[in-house]
Amino acid sequence: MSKSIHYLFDVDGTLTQPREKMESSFTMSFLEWIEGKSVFLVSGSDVKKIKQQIPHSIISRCSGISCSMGNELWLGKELKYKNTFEPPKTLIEMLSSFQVKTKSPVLGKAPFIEYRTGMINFTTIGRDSSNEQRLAYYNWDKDHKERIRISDQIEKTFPDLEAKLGGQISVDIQPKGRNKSQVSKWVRKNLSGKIIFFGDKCTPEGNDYDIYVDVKKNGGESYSVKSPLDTLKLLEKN
Ligand code: M1P
Repeated sequence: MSKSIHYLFDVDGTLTQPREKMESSFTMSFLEWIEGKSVFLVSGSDVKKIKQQIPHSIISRCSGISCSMGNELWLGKELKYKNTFEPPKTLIEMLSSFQVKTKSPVLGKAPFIEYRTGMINFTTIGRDSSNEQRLAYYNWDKDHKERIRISDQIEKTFPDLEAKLGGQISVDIQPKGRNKSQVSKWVRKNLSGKIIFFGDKCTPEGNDYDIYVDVKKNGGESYSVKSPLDTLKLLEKN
């Protein structure tokens, strides 16, 4: 039993492919590994999406589930905290203008803004985009850096907000500091032991960056992974 280690995992890109269900071979290996361990899921998405992607057999073995960029934390059926965020009208107007002006070669379907606990998620191509459209946008954005430009402009115009690249198509927007590092801070404050974090968006513009840094700075270990397979390989050593 290694209860004094708390393992914190991002979901999309770390335990599953973006927005996909956890693969069955991954589920089997993870179920074996998780036995007797303290595990927290820390996603940018909402609870509904986490439950679509992660099998109940794993969710029921987790010590905690956090969604919406650390703005909601559940320990089993107990809600530990939940933040609120009222986005300024001028921010919504700015996002609408980004959407209208996008040069993206693909366009899915609205909504373009998803209102979540304590944050909003924005995409110029629409949350209702197919996997093909998501991938096409992701590859286009790698070259054209639309999301980085959008994030920079949001942070410049609204110094109290932070905007971080979500998965493949979106930007997560929340009050400064209200990011995934809320979860590592909560675990450190409320549970004793070491923290180990795994995420795939750990560079400064990514939405795992703050938790990655917070864990490392405070005596824990952080791992930047490239895929769920990469995560599994690391777990074999942990
Ligand atoms: O969990 C990672 C991200 O997954 C989605 O990102 P995208 O739609 O861009 O692939 C979003 O739910 C995002 O909020 C989340 O951070």
